[in-house]
Amino acid sequence: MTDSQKAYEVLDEQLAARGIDVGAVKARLAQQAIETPSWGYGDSGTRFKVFPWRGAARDVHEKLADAAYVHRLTGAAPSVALHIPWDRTDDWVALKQEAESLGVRIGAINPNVFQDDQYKLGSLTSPNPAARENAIAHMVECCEIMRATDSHLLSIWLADGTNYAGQDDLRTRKQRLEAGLAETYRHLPLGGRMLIEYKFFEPAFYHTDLPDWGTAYAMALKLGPQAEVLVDTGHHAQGTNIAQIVAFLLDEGRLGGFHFNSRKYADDDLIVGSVAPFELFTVFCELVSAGEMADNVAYMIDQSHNIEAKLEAMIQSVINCQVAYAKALIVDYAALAEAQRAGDVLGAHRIYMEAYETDVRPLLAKVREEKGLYPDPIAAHRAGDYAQRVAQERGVAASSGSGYPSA
Ligand code: RM4
Ligand code: MN
Ligand code: MN
Repeated sequence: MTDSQKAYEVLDEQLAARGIDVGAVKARLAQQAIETPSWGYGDSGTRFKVFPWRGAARDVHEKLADAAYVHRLTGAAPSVALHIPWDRTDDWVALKQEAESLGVRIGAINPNVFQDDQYKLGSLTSPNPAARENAIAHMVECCEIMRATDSHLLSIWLADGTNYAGQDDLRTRKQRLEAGLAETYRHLPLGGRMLIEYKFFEPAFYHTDLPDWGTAYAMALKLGPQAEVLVDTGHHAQGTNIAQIVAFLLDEGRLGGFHFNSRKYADDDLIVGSVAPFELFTVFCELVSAGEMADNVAYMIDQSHNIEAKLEAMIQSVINCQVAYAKALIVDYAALAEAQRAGDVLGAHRIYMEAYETDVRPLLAKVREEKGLYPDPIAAHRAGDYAQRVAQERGVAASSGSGYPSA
């Protein structure tokens, strides 16, 4: 028996003794799916410097190949989000087939209305009617791409906002936002969902038109049942309780999905769970305890690497989502409810902590082995030659296909 197998035997016994149905937990872990972002495979960085990574994907085809590789190693990343126009191609049906032939599928379509000169003062909320019209036209184009690629998600993030008090009228901008989203909503494919992402600042520094979950939620309510809120874990003010936001939106049936990443200060786009793993655990606890209410939530990573090697950073993020989910699955929710009813403050908290402090790595290794995967995807990646191969084939991209500014 290997050390990992021995550790699993011990853990299996401990969990069973706690009354956890280990077979059911393993079945749920085996089903977990996290979408990776195409833009996480190309060069990206900060506004100060983009350090090119040898082997970074240069176009959408290489991004799909990398995403498929991450899925082969983790068994948990079956779809790829696209960013338009970064990933634009002239044959969407062919791209969909290409993804499928690689073993992945196209996930959320992300319109990009923040990199064109015309959007200097905003997109859907711009004071310039032509910019607003073009932004809507781009959203409609993205709905067409959804149809062609069989994607069910239109994932909208706007950079709209102002830098100075008085720069534009806040109420008028709110009305333009509503009108632009409503026009877009009308073009969603049948069964398609609009995910509305919020972020409290950056690139705008005085006000942002979609600053928080409440604004996104209010918009979703006005638009209709196909509109939901997307929570990007990096988009909150310091100290915000993200688990509470998740609980509220789940209970109202308006949690559309996540963009997972980590941040220490602002929107840092670091490896998921690297800064605040306990927060990530509390988010997954809300999802697990909500049961069927969380069935349609879309799990996506939104990461932009600066100094770390891209492929292993993405693999690590998928693993960290698995760890958080595994820990949330082994919370004794029946005992928790009992402690909560009894008003046992510390007792209830300790039930959470018992799960959080459990080392679930042997459990995940077992689940992977049962799926025919390597027990440790990072070790497998480092032992394999994929990174070396793409480094040789692709070299250092002169100008990256990521679309990232200055990359
Ligand atoms: C934004 C936001 C969006 C992402 C862009 C690249 O900060 O998180 O989801 O598409 O960055
Ligand atoms: Mn995001
Ligand atoms: Mn972001």
